[in-house]
Amino acid sequence: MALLSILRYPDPRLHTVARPVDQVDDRIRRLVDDMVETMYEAEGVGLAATQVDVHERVIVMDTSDSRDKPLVLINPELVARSEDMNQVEEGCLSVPTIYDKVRRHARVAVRALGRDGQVFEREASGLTSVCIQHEMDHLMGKVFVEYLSPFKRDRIRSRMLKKAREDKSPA
Ligand code: K1U
Ligand code: ZN
Repeated sequence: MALLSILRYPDPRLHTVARPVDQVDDRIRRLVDDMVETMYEAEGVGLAATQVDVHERVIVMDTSDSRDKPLVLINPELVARSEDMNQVEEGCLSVPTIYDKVRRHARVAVRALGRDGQVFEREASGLTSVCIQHEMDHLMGKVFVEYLSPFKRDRIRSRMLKKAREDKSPA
Protein backbone atom coordinates (compact mmCIF):
# COMPACT_ATOMS: atom_id res chain seq x y z
CA MET A 1 0.00 0.00 0.00
CA ALA A 2 1.09 3.60 -0.49
CA LEU A 3 0.40 7.01 0.99
CA LEU A 4 -1.06 9.41 -1.57
CA SER A 5 -0.53 13.16 -1.72
CA ILE A 6 -3.66 15.24 -0.87
CA LEU A 7 -4.39 18.31 -3.03
CA ARG A 8 -4.74 21.58 -1.09
CA TYR A 9 -7.38 24.26 -1.73
CA PRO A 10 -7.33 26.38 -3.93
CA ASP A 11 -5.74 23.85 -6.30
CA PRO A 12 -7.92 24.01 -9.48
CA ARG A 13 -7.80 20.20 -9.83
CA LEU A 14 -10.19 20.03 -6.84
CA HIS A 15 -12.88 21.40 -9.20
CA THR A 16 -12.68 18.45 -11.63
CA VAL A 17 -15.90 16.43 -12.02
CA ALA A 18 -15.11 12.71 -11.48
CA ARG A 19 -16.18 10.08 -14.02
CA PRO A 20 -17.88 6.79 -13.08
CA VAL A 21 -15.72 3.70 -12.50
CA ASP A 22 -16.17 1.23 -15.42
CA GLN A 23 -15.08 -1.88 -13.59
CA VAL A 24 -14.00 -2.68 -10.02
CA ASP A 25 -10.69 -4.31 -10.91
CA ASP A 26 -7.24 -4.60 -9.29
CA ARG A 27 -6.39 -0.98 -10.20
CA ILE A 28 -9.48 0.31 -8.36
CA ARG A 29 -8.93 -2.02 -5.38
CA ARG A 30 -5.33 -0.72 -5.11
CA LEU A 31 -6.62 2.87 -5.27
CA VAL A 32 -9.18 2.09 -2.53
CA ASP A 33 -6.51 0.50 -0.28
CA ASP A 34 -4.12 3.45 -0.79
CA MET A 35 -6.94 5.94 -0.08
CA VAL A 36 -7.89 4.10 3.14
CA GLU A 37 -4.26 4.16 4.30
CA THR A 38 -3.97 7.86 3.38
CA MET A 39 -7.22 8.75 5.20
CA TYR A 40 -6.09 6.99 8.42
CA GLU A 41 -2.62 8.55 8.25
CA ALA A 42 -4.16 12.04 7.80
CA GLU A 43 -6.60 11.34 10.69
CA GLY A 44 -9.60 12.10 8.48
CA VAL A 45 -13.04 10.48 8.55
CA GLY A 46 -13.36 10.50 4.76
CA LEU A 47 -11.46 10.96 1.51
CA ALA A 48 -12.64 11.34 -2.09
CA ALA A 49 -10.49 10.24 -5.06
CA THR A 50 -10.61 13.85 -6.35
CA GLN A 51 -8.51 14.89 -3.34
CA VAL A 52 -5.69 12.54 -4.42
CA ASP A 53 -5.93 13.77 -8.04
CA VAL A 54 -7.76 10.69 -9.34
CA HIS A 55 -10.94 11.80 -11.09
CA GLU A 56 -13.09 8.67 -10.71
CA ARG A 57 -16.11 8.21 -8.44
CA VAL A 58 -14.47 6.57 -5.41
CA ILE A 59 -14.92 7.52 -1.73
CA VAL A 60 -13.54 5.95 1.45
CA MET A 61 -14.81 6.79 4.93
CA ASP A 62 -14.57 5.65 8.52
CA THR A 63 -16.73 7.44 11.07
CA SER A 64 -16.42 4.68 13.70
CA ASP A 65 -14.84 5.45 17.08
CA SER A 66 -12.64 2.37 16.76
CA ARG A 67 -11.31 3.52 13.34
CA ASP A 68 -11.41 -0.02 12.02
CA LYS A 69 -14.60 0.00 9.93
CA PRO A 70 -13.73 1.46 6.52
CA LEU A 71 -16.66 2.12 4.20
CA VAL A 72 -15.98 2.09 0.46
CA LEU A 73 -18.39 3.82 -1.94
CA ILE A 74 -17.75 3.37 -5.67
CA ASN A 75 -20.09 5.18 -8.09
CA PRO A 76 -22.23 6.44 -5.15
CA GLU A 77 -25.71 7.86 -5.77
CA LEU A 78 -28.02 9.42 -3.20
CA VAL A 79 -31.34 7.54 -3.40
CA ALA A 80 -33.06 9.46 -0.57
CA ARG A 81 -32.57 12.74 1.32
CA SER A 82 -34.47 13.85 4.43
CA GLU A 83 -36.45 17.08 4.24
CA ASP A 84 -35.02 18.22 7.55
CA MET A 85 -31.63 19.82 7.49
CA ASN A 86 -28.81 20.15 10.04
CA GLN A 87 -26.02 22.68 10.37
CA VAL A 88 -22.86 20.88 11.41
CA GLU A 89 -19.22 21.96 11.64
CA GLU A 90 -17.11 20.47 8.87
CA GLY A 91 -13.43 20.17 8.18
CA CYS A 92 -11.57 19.05 5.06
CA LEU A 93 -8.17 17.43 4.57
CA SER A 94 -7.76 19.68 1.49
CA VAL A 95 -8.36 22.82 3.61
CA PRO A 96 -6.42 22.03 6.79
CA THR A 97 -7.13 24.00 9.99
CA ILE A 98 -10.38 25.50 8.59
CA TYR A 99 -13.69 24.48 10.17
CA ASP A 100 -17.12 26.00 9.53
CA LYS A 101 -20.79 25.13 9.61
CA VAL A 102 -22.58 23.84 6.50
CA ARG A 103 -26.32 23.07 6.06
CA ARG A 104 -26.87 19.46 4.97
CA HIS A 105 -29.71 16.92 4.80
CA ALA A 106 -29.98 15.32 8.25
CA ARG A 107 -30.28 11.81 6.78
CA VAL A 108 -29.46 10.29 3.41
CA ALA A 109 -29.58 6.88 1.76
CA VAL A 110 -26.79 6.00 -0.64
CA ARG A 111 -26.47 3.26 -3.25
CA ALA A 112 -22.94 2.30 -4.32
CA LEU A 113 -20.62 -0.53 -5.24
CA GLY A 114 -18.32 -1.84 -2.52
CA ARG A 115 -14.65 -2.90 -2.84
CA ASP A 116 -15.98 -6.32 -3.94
CA GLY A 117 -17.91 -4.73 -6.84
CA GLN A 118 -21.30 -5.66 -5.30
CA VAL A 119 -24.07 -3.07 -5.13
CA PHE A 120 -25.38 -2.13 -1.67
CA GLU A 121 -27.58 0.53 -0.06
CA ARG A 122 -27.04 2.23 3.26
CA GLU A 123 -28.98 4.76 5.31
CA ALA A 124 -26.94 7.31 7.24
CA SER A 125 -27.45 10.01 9.85
CA GLY A 126 -25.14 12.13 12.02
CA LEU A 127 -21.49 12.43 11.02
CA THR A 128 -21.80 9.61 8.45
CA SER A 129 -24.57 11.49 6.61
CA VAL A 130 -22.56 14.74 6.68
CA CYS A 131 -19.44 12.95 5.48
CA ILE A 132 -21.24 11.18 2.58
CA GLN A 133 -22.61 14.54 1.36
CA HIS A 134 -19.21 16.28 1.81
CA GLU A 135 -17.35 13.52 -0.12
CA MET A 136 -19.97 13.37 -2.89
CA ASP A 137 -19.51 17.14 -3.34
CA HIS A 138 -15.77 16.50 -3.85
CA LEU A 139 -16.61 14.09 -6.70
CA MET A 140 -18.62 16.92 -8.29
CA GLY A 141 -15.64 19.29 -7.93
CA LYS A 142 -17.10 21.19 -4.98
CA VAL A 143 -15.18 22.03 -1.80
CA PHE A 144 -17.13 22.85 1.40
CA VAL A 145 -15.77 26.42 1.57
CA GLU A 146 -17.93 27.16 -1.49
CA TYR A 147 -20.97 27.08 0.85
CA LEU A 148 -19.48 29.95 2.87
CA SER A 149 -19.81 33.67 2.15
CA PRO A 150 -17.53 35.16 -0.57
CA PHE A 151 -15.81 37.14 2.21
CA LYS A 152 -14.96 34.02 4.25
CA ARG A 153 -13.98 32.07 1.13
CA ASP A 154 -11.58 34.78 -0.06
CA ARG A 155 -10.00 34.97 3.40
CA ILE A 156 -9.52 31.17 3.44
CA ARG A 157 -8.10 31.24 -0.10
CA SER A 158 -5.54 33.93 0.89
CA ARG A 159 -4.61 32.06 4.07
CA MET A 160 -4.06 28.81 2.14
CA LEU A 161 -1.94 30.52 -0.55
CA LYS A 162 0.19 32.21 2.15
CA LYS A 163 0.68 28.85 3.91
CA ALA A 164 1.67 27.18 0.60
CA ARG A 165 4.29 29.93 -0.02
CA GLU A 166 5.67 29.54 3.53
CA ASP A 167 5.83 25.72 3.20
CA LYS A 168 7.73 26.13 -0.10
CA SER A 169 10.39 28.50 1.26
CA PRO A 170 10.42 28.49 5.08
CA ALA A 171 12.00 31.63 6.59
O1 K1U B 1 -13.08 15.12 2.75
C1 K1U B 1 -12.25 15.29 3.62
O2 K1U B 1 -11.38 16.12 3.46
C2 K1U B 1 -12.31 14.54 4.92
C3 K1U B 1 -13.07 15.27 6.00
C4 K1U B 1 -14.46 14.67 6.12
C5 K1U B 1 -15.44 15.43 6.95
C6 K1U B 1 -15.28 15.64 8.30
C7 K1U B 1 -16.22 16.31 9.03
C8 K1U B 1 -17.35 16.79 8.42
C9 K1U B 1 -17.49 16.60 7.08
C10 K1U B 1 -16.55 15.92 6.35
C11 K1U B 1 -12.32 15.12 7.30
O3 K1U B 1 -12.05 14.06 7.73
S1 K1U B 1 -11.89 16.56 8.12
C12 K1U B 1 -10.92 16.10 9.53
C13 K1U B 1 -11.60 15.37 10.61
O4 K1U B 1 -11.08 14.36 11.00
C14 K1U B 1 -12.88 15.78 11.26
C15 K1U B 1 -13.31 17.07 11.26
C16 K1U B 1 -14.51 17.41 11.89
C17 K1U B 1 -15.28 16.45 12.52
C18 K1U B 1 -14.84 15.14 12.52
C19 K1U B 1 -13.63 14.82 11.89
ZN1 ZN C 1 -13.08 17.45 2.09
